[in-house]
Amino acid sequence: MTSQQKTFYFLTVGVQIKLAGSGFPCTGRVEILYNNTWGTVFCDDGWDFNDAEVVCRELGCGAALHASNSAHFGPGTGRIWLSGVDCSGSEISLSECKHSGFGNNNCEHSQDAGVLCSGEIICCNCNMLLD
Ligand SMILES: [Ca+2]
Repeated sequence: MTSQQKTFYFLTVGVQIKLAGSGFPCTGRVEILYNNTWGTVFCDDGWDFNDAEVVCRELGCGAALHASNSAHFGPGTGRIWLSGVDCSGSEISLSECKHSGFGNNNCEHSQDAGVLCSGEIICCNCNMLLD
């Protein structure tokens, strides 16, 4: 998948994700752009390796190595968009996974979820993910 196709896909779906708090594009706290707002992240309720696999795949960051919770990469700010994320692990995008509904949770930022990906960069322009 080229970067242009990836961008188009993001625009089509209307949901974009990034990893924050580590200084590296393929590791960090998961943040999501929804309704034009970079809310955070994912309550770690049900956050597991299958979910991390999908995030790493969507970002072109290779295989998942670890799904972190309890704000391992520091707490985010703003809205908490997702909780109860339930990916099978084979989805192309996190937006295809089941979850508890956008903004529908009682989570705290101290529970923000993160991922550690292998960082085998498949996409050709991961600098844009550094934000
Ligand atoms: Ca899950």
